[in-house]
Amino acid sequence: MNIFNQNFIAESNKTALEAVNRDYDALGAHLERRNIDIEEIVAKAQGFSIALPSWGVGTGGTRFARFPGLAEPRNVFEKVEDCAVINQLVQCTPAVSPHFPWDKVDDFSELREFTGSKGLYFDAVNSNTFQDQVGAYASYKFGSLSNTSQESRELAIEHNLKCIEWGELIGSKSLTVWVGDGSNHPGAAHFTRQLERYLESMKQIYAALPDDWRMSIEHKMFEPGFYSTVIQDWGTNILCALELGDKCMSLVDLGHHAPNTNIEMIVARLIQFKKLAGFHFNDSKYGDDDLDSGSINPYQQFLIFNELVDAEYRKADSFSPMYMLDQSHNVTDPIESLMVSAAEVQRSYILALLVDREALSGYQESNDALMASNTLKLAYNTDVSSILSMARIRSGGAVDPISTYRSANYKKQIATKRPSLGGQSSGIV
Ligand code: PSV
Ligand code: MN
Repeated sequence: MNIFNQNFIAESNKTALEAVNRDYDALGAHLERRNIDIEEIVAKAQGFSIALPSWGVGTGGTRFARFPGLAEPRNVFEKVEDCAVINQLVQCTPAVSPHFPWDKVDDFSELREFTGSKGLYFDAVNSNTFQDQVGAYASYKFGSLSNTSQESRELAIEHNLKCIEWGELIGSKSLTVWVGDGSNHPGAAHFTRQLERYLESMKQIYAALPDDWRMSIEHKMFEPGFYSTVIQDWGTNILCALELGDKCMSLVDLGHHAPNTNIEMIVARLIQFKKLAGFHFNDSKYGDDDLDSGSINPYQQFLIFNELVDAEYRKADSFSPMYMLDQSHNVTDPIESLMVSAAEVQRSYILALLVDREALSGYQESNDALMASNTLKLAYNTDVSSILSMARIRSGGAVDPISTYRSANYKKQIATKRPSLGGQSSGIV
């Protein structure tokens, strides 16, 4: 289903074009005074992409309740359909990151073809060993890759090997491993032996990685283990990645740190030691809130991109981070949240491109803290909305993705095709 054909988008863009052109010209003149060529920045914006999490297009939930929206996608094909709608309008989300077994199908070549026909491809595959599956021969109640039970560990290893196999069938090149392993009571887990078991299992998965694949480890300080988690922070993460080998790197999910953690500095360290796998973008106020990217702390997101652009410009060794959104949308239409979030991450990238790096470096050398900070602020306070709009227009997307999306009544149109599966239960995504 391709309800957003080019004519529809072009028609809907018409009324806004004049204003965008005027804002763009004014910004171009302003940037010229700062020795920045706006055309180069637009080209960078058009080259930017961030993957969508297949699970993000369904309504999320909390431990208390889930309030499903209209026309929820019921399987991976419908999730891909929704992802295609997002990409058509924002033109910077061409990849989908699947989660197995949630997205398991009988015929992966059919899925790959279908996804390709929507102009999308598959990015990193994620393995779910944090939930028991019906009929499974072992349980993850006390962990998966680090469980004291060999059976549970074997089941988790087998599942990850399957994820690689399925990933190959859909054209993926990367496996992301996040485990819910940890403990809820002091003393319940022997920290060292638990991590030894985890590494032992991970080595078996690493050994099965095809040559051109990468593996990402995701750390998280709490949940579902509320006393400890096996990969609690970037320190343990990078140690494990180093132990496993060059193909294994550390993934940063913004919500997986203690409040006020200096995440941009973690990013700088991971880049320096060639271990930055990429990101799960989201925002948070208190914990792993999985809120929309840039909705709470856009300056932090900008500072992260400041490190990324710095690494891009100085061509840092082994630097090719993967970008992905990982959010839970509890009260909004996930399609709308994902469109806004993708554009907000893209905005942070663009703003970081505007930092006068030579000046910044000079202020750092001369210890002029105030001017160094002001240099970042000058970039951050620039309104680059017209650059984002122009990038979308030139790539065939919508000037204003939300209004174009709303005017099409997409969810209403497909509601009968996608009847509710019922169930108001709580649910994690
Ligand atoms: C865990 O909270 C996490 O961030 C991991 O990336 C999982 O794969 C995803 O969320 C599942 O909801
Ligand atoms: Mn994540």
